[in-house]
Amino acid sequence: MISEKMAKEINFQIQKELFSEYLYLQMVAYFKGENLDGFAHWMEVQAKEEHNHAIKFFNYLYERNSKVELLSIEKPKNDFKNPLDVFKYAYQHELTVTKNINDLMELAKKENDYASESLLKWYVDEQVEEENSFLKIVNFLEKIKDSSNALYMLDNELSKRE
Ligand code: OFO
Repeated sequence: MISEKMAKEINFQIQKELFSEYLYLQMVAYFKGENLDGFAHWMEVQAKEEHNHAIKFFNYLYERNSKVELLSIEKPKNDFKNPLDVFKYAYQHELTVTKNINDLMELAKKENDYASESLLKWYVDEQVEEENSFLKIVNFLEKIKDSSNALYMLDNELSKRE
């Protein structure tokens, strides 16, 4: 049986994962508006991953004989200036998510909740991967500055994400 506190915190995390999906969808909209279809595709795959993160927590609560209460999702930022601005914002967002996951892990450890710890380990690893993939794109965009050729090359590269 999962503690009430842990169930409540995981329920909050479902909201946060769904907010990530929502935020990244808004970024898809930005890239589509800029005719950067490769960037849009990459971010759409990311939005779907966030959805899956939410569902993984959702199903876990039922596996532990608890329940989900969906919370409201705030309107995401939508006034991005350029692709670098988008990716910097997304990277910062991922750092916040990492902190959220680490806080959950700390709670699981404190409660000797080994099952939640095991689940959260998956998210800890996932955050390492996600921080890294966002940061690589931030670094690349910082290097290419105003080169539209390099931007279109990156757009082509990002269109290949599966
Ligand atoms: Fe981006 O990892 Fe979930 O939120």
